[in-house]
Amino acid sequence: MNCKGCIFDLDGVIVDTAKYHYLAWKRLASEMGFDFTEKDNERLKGVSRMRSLDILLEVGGKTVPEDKKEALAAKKNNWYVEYISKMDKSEILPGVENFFKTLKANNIKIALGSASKNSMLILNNLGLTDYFDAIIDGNKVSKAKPDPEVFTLAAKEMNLSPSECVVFEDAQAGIEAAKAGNMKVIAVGSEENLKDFDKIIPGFEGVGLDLISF
Ligand code: B16
Ligand code: MG
Repeated sequence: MNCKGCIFDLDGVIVDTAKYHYLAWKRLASEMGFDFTEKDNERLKGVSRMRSLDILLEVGGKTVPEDKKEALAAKKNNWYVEYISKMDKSEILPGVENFFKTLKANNIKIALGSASKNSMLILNNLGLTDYFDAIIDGNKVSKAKPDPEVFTLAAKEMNLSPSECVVFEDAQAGIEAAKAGNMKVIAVGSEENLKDFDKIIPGFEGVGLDLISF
C-alpha cells in the first residue's frame, strides 16, 4: 500500500481535549446533583456531544425530556469552549508536529477526521491549521463513528481513494469506522483498551515515515 494521505482524529491523537470535556461534563453533573468520575469520562471519548449527554444522564440516573437536552449540551459546550480558548501550542501531544512536518516534506496529505464541532478553534489555538489539506469534523458529518462517513469524506476532499489513506485513532469506534471505510488504521494508545487495528503506537514521539509503510 502506498500511503498518500493521513487522516487524524483530534481528541486523544493530536491533543488531549478529554480533560476539558471532563471538567465541563463534571460541572454539569454537579449542577444537576450527581458525581461524574474520570472513569465515567472514558465512555465519552470519541462519542458525539449529544450521545455523551445521554451517557452522562444515564450515569446520574436522570431522565430529561428531549426538548431540554439541547440547552444542557449548550451549557456544557459554553464551559468547554471557555477552557479550550486558553489552549496554546504547548498542548500539542509530543511528536505530532514533527510527524506533520515529515509528512509534508514527503508530499503526503494531512486531514482531520474528528467528531468535534469545535475543531477549528482547537487547531487555530494550537497553530496547526495550515498543515491540513482537508478538515472534516462534527459540523460536516451526519453519521457518528463507527460509521465511516467522517473518514470517507476526508479522503474525498484530499482527492484520494480510501485505500491510499491511513487513519490515526485513539477510540475503538474510530478504529471500526476506519476499517468500515476500507482504510488502514494505526491505533494511538494501549493494547489493553483497543483492538482490530493494523498497527499501534503509544504516541508520536520518535515516529518516522516507516510507520505508514504497509
Ligand atoms: P464537541 P474526536 C470527540 O473528539 C471527543 O473525543 C468526544 O469526547 C466529544 O464528545 C466529541 O469529540 C464532540 O466534541 O462537543 O467539541 O463537538 O476524538 O472525535 O476528535
Ligand atoms: Mg479521539
